[in-house]
Amino acid sequence: MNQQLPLSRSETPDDARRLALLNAIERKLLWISAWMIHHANHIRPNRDGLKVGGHQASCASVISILTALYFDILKPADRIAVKPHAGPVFHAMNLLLGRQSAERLATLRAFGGIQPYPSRIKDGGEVDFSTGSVGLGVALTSFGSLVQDYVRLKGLAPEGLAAGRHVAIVGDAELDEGNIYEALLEGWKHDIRSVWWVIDYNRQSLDSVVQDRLFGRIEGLFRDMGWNVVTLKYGRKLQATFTRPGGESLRRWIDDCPNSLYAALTFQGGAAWRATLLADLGREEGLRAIMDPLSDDELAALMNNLGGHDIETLMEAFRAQDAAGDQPTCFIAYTIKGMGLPFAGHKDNHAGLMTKEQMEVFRTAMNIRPGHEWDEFEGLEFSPEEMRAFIASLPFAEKLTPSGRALTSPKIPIPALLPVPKVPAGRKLSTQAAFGEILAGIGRGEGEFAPMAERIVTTSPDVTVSTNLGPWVNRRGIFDRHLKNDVFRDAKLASAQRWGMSPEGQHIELGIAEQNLFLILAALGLSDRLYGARLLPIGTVYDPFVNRGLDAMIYGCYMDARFLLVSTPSGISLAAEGGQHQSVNTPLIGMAQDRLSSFEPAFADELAILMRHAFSHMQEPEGSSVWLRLSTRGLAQPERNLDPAQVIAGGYWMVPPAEGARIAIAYQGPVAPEAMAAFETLREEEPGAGLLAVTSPDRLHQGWLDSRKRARSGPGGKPSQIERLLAPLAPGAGIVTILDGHPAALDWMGGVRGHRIAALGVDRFGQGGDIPALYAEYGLDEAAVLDACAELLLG
Ligand SMILES: Cc1ncc(C[n+]2csc(CCOP(=O)(O)OP(=O)(O)O)c2C)c(N)n1
Ligand SMILES: [Mg+2]
Repeated sequence: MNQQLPLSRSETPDDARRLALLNAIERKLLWISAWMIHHANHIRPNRDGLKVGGHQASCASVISILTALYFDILKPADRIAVKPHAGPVFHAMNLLLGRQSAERLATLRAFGGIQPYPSRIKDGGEVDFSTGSVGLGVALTSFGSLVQDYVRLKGLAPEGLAAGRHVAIVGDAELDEGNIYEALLEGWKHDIRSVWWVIDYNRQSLDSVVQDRLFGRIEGLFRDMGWNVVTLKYGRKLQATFTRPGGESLRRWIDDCPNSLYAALTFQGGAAWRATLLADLGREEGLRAIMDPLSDDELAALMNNLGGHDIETLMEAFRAQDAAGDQPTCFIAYTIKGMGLPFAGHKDNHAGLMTKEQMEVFRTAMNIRPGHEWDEFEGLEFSPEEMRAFIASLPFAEKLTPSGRALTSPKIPIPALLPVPKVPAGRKLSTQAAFGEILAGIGRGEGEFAPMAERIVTTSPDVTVSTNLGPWVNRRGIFDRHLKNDVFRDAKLASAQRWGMSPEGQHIELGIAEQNLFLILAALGLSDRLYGARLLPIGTVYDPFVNRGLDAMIYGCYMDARFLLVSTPSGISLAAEGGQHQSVNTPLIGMAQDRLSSFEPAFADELAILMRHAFSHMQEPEGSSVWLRLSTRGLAQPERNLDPAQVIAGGYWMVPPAEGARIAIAYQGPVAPEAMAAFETLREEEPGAGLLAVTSPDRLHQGWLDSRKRARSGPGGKPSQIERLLAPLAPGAGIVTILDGHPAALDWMGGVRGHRIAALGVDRFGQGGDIPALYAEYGLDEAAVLDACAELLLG
């Protein structure tokens, strides 16, 4: 595939024809992307009067870059993130590649239709990485490259599947996002390779024209991180002009021209260019000879001939880099936002839409007959057959698999039971410690645990040891592309951690940046579909710092990446270690986040059930990622046989209430002992009271929402877990809810059957201390539970 030689400057007739075909593709992409947006805004009926929106200028800016990539250089195994606002161009390309229908294109931004920004789950398998929250898709390509190396070095990838490059087409304002730099640094540490970031340097963001000389800084940053930087500033016409007398002063003028002036002149067009250049350079020798023969339009075309709009310049640069090796490379391609459209260069063009009148002028220029707007090859100098044949001959047109670019990987068998840690009588165990033990047990890789042990990959942002991944890591080693010995171990210095690194290792150690954790979890969690090798990724992080990576976590869920998130320690129960390390809002995040089932077990037996559930649920087509919120507070462990289904459904009666009971206590997580102690006292007065163990407010609440939805669509649906659990309580009974987190996570229970709720929890944070002091202060101790019971019982 793709064995073209670098384009030579002396073109053969074949080269000229190829170029003309590519120019025809550029024209089509410009037309179709603009038409998709126009159609959505001006032609499709609008029922609510709200703006539909779209970004014709952002699309136009990147047409040549995408054409050079998809229609010349990219191969089917490459994995690509297209800048969000070029979504319509992406779909138009797929129309030309025969992978998208015109009918679908007409649904842009409609209900059930093509999404505004490329979306894996909504737009289908041609989208490798969703984009939308700027910066995240870009960074994800780096982690994708690392994950691809991980599975290939271990021999997990399907035989014969070629390795792909990872390519991001980046809006220049995306480089303002800090997560880009976090990813660059992490990528450097892991020595990533074959990553290309192609920056659409139109020097415009949403609000404004970007600062001059900014790219000098950014270029330096890339180089410092070990990247190659290729700047594509001028197209071929300008480069040829610079070699003529006076050309050098023209180049200097352009180099010195502020971004905003260049943009304004581009918008104004040829006459304005001429007046300005004459005023500034009219006396320079040779300049008149360059400009005078050109019409205004020709002069404008010359001045707009930037590298990012010159397909030959782009192809030459991409091919040269392709041949040069696998060093990560940043291409800075100078472009004009809105190139070829009436608002080209205007600083306010980000969300600008062509008017109906402008669109008619554009239609005429593009040679499109009314009624043929969606025809793939309408209005071109080549016949549809020629265009199709050319496109079919391109590397990217080859199919990665018979069914397309989305791969699959068989399920990994999970044993029916995970080992529950044994705790000697009188000893306590925290869920965090139990997690470390269970994982280390799996890590022995014995018997039926071998297949899953091979596919688990753990990762953590510098909290590997403090989240209890240490024993697992000691068993399975740290992943690195290169073999690196553990210096402390070699020198026989005592340490509990054995940290040798090699391609066999199964833990990816990250720096502290939490967004990187969630990005790599997203890449690991898509490994079956992107690299044909299913993994069981586990990421550990301190619970409060889920917030620090939240947008990246939401992003991973939005792509339906499958991972197990273990956040620990959590709440205020980390006690003296608290202060800013306390977490309050995370149970609510767990409830609100789609495609993520979240749980907070209190005991090791519950945890073992939930970890097993997670490994299996992550692999189900209708499953999701799973989040376990754990604690460092040791609890005495009950001896019992639990019903896994109830633990997974979100809760069970630790002590069932009598029929018609007036009161119950519902607890979640490490406050179990306080709830239990209060319950014993309560039972002396209220022998029928119940004690409810909540393992997941998220699952209980979701189950309830689902059952109400079912009920609305007709009778006969099964009641949800929480409806069943609360059924024995008397109408109007009271329930005291308690958790080490925001009380809103459980107080909705009052709505299920109209029970009265006294909700205990934490609504303020930031105070360290020991558990007795903190639980007393925040109202989580036995006395607080009993007070709440009394309040409910006394009305
Ligand atoms: C995280 C995030 N913040 C803000 C936005 C809103 N937004 C969308 S596009 C944009 C500017 C994009 O500029 P650039 O990346 O240069 O794209 P282009 O010029 O190619 O349109 C902004 C601020 C967003 N999509 N994501
Ligand atoms: Mg921009």
